[in-house]
Amino acid sequence: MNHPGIFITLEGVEGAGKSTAVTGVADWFSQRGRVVDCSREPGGTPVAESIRHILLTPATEELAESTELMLMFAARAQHVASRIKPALAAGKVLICDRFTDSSRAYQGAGRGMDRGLIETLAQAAQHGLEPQLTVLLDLPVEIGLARAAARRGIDNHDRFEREQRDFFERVRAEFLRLAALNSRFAVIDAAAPLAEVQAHIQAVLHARFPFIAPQVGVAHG
Ligand code: T5A
Repeated sequence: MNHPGIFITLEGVEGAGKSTAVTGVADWFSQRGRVVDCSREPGGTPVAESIRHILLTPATEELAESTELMLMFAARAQHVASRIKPALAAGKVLICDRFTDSSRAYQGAGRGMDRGLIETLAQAAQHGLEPQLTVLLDLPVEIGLARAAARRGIDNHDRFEREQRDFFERVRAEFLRLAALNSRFAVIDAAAPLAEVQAHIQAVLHARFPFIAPQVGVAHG
């Protein structure tokens, strides 16, 4: 899909630092005069946020794995159509906390769902739209889960955070497998101190978008 915008996604296990990193990526582009739109998945539009609530809230009725998968892609189809594509068509930088690689990792590797089905649903939701850059924040699962627990409180787990450690090990391994196969990925050591992680991400942005120069008179990091 041709568009004048820039589409960047951030991926990783829970607590990898994606939400924190989104802000740094947004600042880098804003300081270079680009209009930035930050979003997240599942979610990003009113309908998709309603679906997010169903997906993340532990409820009395257990979600079937196929329901979970199709709800992820229903939310994504809405997000792509009503927010991501219009932003990219307007030349904005769309930065998304998680996208289809999370479905490949969580539903594909974590739940063991059919990879072919996931790619078929991706085609239906995205119509060929792919991120230009995917920043994979990689770190040992136990560090990520500890960070997420410290931030939210140990008894306040969403539906995914209730999974066992081996589920997240499969998720992490799948992200790394996808990154090894696809040059749109940049893998960052997210166990490093925050300042190092941010410096590494900025170096990736400089390398991938050398044509985007800082604006004269605008402070930049
Ligand atoms: N999901 C999602 C699927 O199963 N399939 C899909 O297709 C999609 C799109 C989303 C859930 O849905 C699943 C995956 C998820 O389980 P969510 O609430 O959005 O749920 O969960 P996460 O994306 O995992 O969000 P988290 O908040 O848990 O993790 P983040 O955003 O990676 O981490 P962040 O930035 O909030 O940082 C966590 C804490 O660590 C600190 C931060 O200050 C914060 O306190 N921190 C650091 N500390 C030390 N050193 C660093 N380098 C640090 N970086 C951050």
